[in-house]
Parts: sequence; C-alpha cells; structure tokens
Amino acid sequence: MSYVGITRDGRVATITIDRQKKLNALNPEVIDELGQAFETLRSDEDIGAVILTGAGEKAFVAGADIGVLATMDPMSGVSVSRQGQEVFRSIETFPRPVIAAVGGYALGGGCELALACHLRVASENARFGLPEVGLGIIPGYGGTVRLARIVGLGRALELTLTGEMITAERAAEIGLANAVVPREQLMEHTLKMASKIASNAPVALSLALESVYQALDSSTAESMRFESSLFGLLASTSDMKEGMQAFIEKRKAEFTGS
Ligand code: CO8
Repeated sequence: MSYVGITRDGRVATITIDRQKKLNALNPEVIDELGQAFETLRSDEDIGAVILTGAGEKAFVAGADIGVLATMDPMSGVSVSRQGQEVFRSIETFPRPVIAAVGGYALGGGCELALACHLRVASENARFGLPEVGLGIIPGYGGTVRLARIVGLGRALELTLTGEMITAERAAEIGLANAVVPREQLMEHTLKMASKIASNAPVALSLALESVYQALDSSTAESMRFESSLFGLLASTSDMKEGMQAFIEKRKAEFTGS
C-alpha cells in the first residue's frame, strides 16, 4: 500500500496514514487502503487492540482532500461520502478496541475519523475541528451523527456550526479526547493503553463494544436484554473461567480468546 502501513508490537497493531505532504489528507486511495488495513486485521486473532495514527509531527489527518472535493458533482459527492462512511463504520464495528493517537491536526474528515475510533489520545499540540461549513459543505463521514453522541448536542452543534478548531485540552474537557499527553509521549502512552486493553479477555472486549454500540440505536429494554444475552454467552467461555480462577488464585490471567 502507498499511504497506509501496519506495524505490530505484541498484541497491538498500529495503522499509520502517511501522506505527509498533504498533512495526511484523505483522498479515495487513502480511504481505500485504510479499509484494506482494517480488513487485514479483522480476522487476526493475535491482535488485541489497534492504534490508528498519522505520520509526521503536524497532523493526524487534516481532512478529506479538498482538491478532490472541489471536483465533486452530486453523484460523486454521494459516492465519495459513502466510500468513507463504509470504511469508518468498519472501524467503529471493528471487533477489538481501536484507539486514535492524534498528534496534530484532526480536522474535518480527520476529526470524523478519530470519532469513528473507540478512544482518542491527543498530544498537547493536537487541534480538533469541523471546518466544513466554511467550505460550503457539512461533515460527510458520519461526523453529524457521532460527535453529538460523544460530546453532547450543544457542544457538537457549537463545533459543527462555528467550524472553529479547539485545543487538545478543550477536547479533553468535553470528552472528545480521553487523554492529553506531551507530543513526544503520544505513541508510548497510547501503546501502554492499548497493551493494557489487549491484556483483557478478547471475547469480553468484543462483546463489550458490541453491547455499548448496539445500545445507541435501540430502546433501553431491548439493550438490557441484549446485554444479558451477551453476559450469558460469556459464561460459556474458557476465558471467563480463567479470569475468575486467576483472581481466586491471586495470579495473572492467561486468556486464549476462547
Ligand atoms: N486537503 C488537501 N490538501 C490539504 C489539506 C486538505 N484537507 N490540508 C492541508 N493540505 C495541504 C496544503 O494544501 C498544503 O499543500 P501544498 O504544500 O501543496 O500547498 C500542505 O497540505 C500543507 O498545508 P499548509 O501549508 O496549509 O499547512 P499550514 O501549517 O499552513 O496549515 C492547516 C495547516 C491549518 C491544517 C491548513 O492546511 C488547513 O486549513 N487545511 C485544511 C483543513 C480543512 O479544512 N479540513 C477539512 C476539509 S473538508 C472535509 O474534511 C470534509 C469531510 C467530509 C467529506 C465527505 C465526502 C464527500
């Protein structure tokens, strides 16, 4: 792949978008490769968590490629938006936790990409924003849907309608970033978080994600029933037996993902 790379460190995979000349802006090739990268890892049982980041010191992703957007007609606008939405949805529904390591600008489609991840760690120099309305468009990769769920309606509307950038510190205050760390510690801190997550029972991680996201689209009663079913299902796993036995024996659990 030309713009997207995958590296591994134990049970953590890191996917890096590298199109630094354009601040990692998302053109159709980048989006396509991003989809391929997550597809490659999806069925890999040895992966317990994924980090998604942007190469270079300046940007996570500075948005969709404005040069490409400028040539859109109504039909290609819909197809470009859907292509991104599908890939971003494959990240949101990825069966292991995905953490965005945001080391600079996360603007427009880049902010939307971070929103599609399950968690976000930001460096102190990171900037988040949805500048689309200043370009005569709206967020088109799920940002109008996901941002309000994460930061609440009022704050989501403020960001969407002003188009203004916010600092990493402000992003943490409103729950958009889960943590803020110095730039030089970004990858180390995120890897530590990902490794901690990946040391937990893999099936429990997947079902926790499924239950939380399913609840966003269902009634309370339905969601509670779904949660109970998944809870019951976990009683059939050897990882549940191992987790509890390890606690009783005061030792570290050795999970197998079964
Ligand atoms: N698209 C294309 N090129 C970009 C983008 C982008 N989003 N962002 C930066 N670049 C390019 C610049 O044009 C420049 O290229 P060149 O050197 O060839 O001129 C290079 O990256 C470096 O950028 P700058 O020189 O501008 O760097 P600065 O440090 O001066 O500024 C900024 C950094 C503030 C991030 C500035 O580059 C900027 O404002 N970028 C655009 C940010 C933006 O508006 N993003 C939102 C784009 S719209 C969007 O994401 C819509 C998503 C939904 C789409 C749905 C599908 C239809």
